[in-house]
Amino acid sequence: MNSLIFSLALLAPAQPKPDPNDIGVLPVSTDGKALNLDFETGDLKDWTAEGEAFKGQPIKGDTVFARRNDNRSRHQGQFWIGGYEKFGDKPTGTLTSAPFKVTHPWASFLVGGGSHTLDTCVEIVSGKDVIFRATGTDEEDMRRVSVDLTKFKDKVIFVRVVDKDAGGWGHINFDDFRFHEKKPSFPERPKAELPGIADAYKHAGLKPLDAAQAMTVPDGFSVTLFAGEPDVHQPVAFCIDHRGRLWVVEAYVYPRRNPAKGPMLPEKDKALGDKILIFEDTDGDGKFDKRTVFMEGLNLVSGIEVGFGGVWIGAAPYFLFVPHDEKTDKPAGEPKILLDGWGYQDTHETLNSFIWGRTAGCTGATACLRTAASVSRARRTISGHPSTRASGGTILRSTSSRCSRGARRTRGVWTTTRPATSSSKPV
Ligand SMILES: [Ca+2]
Ligand SMILES: [Ca+2]
Ligand SMILES: [Ca+2]
Repeated sequence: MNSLIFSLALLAPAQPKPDPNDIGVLPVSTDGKALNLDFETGDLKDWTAEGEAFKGQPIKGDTVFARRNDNRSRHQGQFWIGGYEKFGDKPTGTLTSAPFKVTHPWASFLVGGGSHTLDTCVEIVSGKDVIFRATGTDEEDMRRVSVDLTKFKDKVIFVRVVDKDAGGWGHINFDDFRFHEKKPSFPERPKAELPGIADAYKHAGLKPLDAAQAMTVPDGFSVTLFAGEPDVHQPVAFCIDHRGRLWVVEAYVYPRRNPAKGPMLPEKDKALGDKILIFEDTDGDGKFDKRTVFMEGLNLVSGIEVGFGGVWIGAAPYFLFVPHDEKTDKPAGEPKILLDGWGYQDTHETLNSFIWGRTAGCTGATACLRTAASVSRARRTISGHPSTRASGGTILRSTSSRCSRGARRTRGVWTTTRPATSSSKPV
């Protein structure tokens, strides 16, 4: 008999490990039945879909890992809402749950996908008010977020999954809304499994002067500190004007473009935007002694060059020109959009590294024109206005080659021809 029990024990399946997501309780409907807020019925029971974004949902299993091995769905149970999995980013719509009463002080749910604050998000709504909102982090991987509902005990709420974005990361992933008696604590979600090893920098954390002294340079060269923190923060691009002054872009918006339309942030947010500063060494000792804020409130600046009466700025989707008042070192007018169409969804490929060339005017490096629509828009601008842009006739040309990751993307070197001027130097 003992040997029989032993054999049965060997045959019994191993107990599955408890799912760290499988905690709390599902909300219940007015007739006391658990609502399908985890999609484990395999359909959209207890949900109302509008638009096209949630057609064919829910998704069964981790289809993310099957198509790209650097992300996972990290869903609960078998089923989840994977906004990209059926029809990609293009469709839009909402998915709204049946209303239910807040029976516990805390809730949590899983969210992933796009990070567009208002356009790819999960909202908890009470009456007409959104009382909580969460987005993804531009990863398919869902993470669990907790929600303090103590103020809403016994109120009726519902969940709304929102997809109003048809562009890059224009989708939202969602699963498993649950209630909890106490503030839930979750094991930290594993990071997306990217290959490679953590960066290690030998001199990380040195103060600016110490960093300069620690640098190794070829014989005959030396390094001195011209400007460093706290006088300059988060520099992303710089150039030197004809007076030897250093123009620096401080990037605060990067890596996600502020959703404000146009090149500038709204007035109330201007202090949060990108800045352009001028550092000047008036006494020639190799260190700056005059710092001027040329302008602030720019949106996602990644490239700068100075000359021909103003400042040439890359701030995807725009290539801008800002006239420069030499007396005040302030803009002499609003930014002019010379070109648009550069993608900003993939912000390590925005327009950058401007330099005045001997024959080709201002040249900039690799930048992605993200969609077919934006490519054609940029090309129309180029061909439609060959010689009437800013500063005495600037011609903008683009040489393109296919991006490796998609036939609809185009990138390459682009140039402006040198504006007509009597001077041979950019001034
Ligand atoms: Ca589920
Ligand atoms: Ca979408
Ligand atoms: Ca000085």
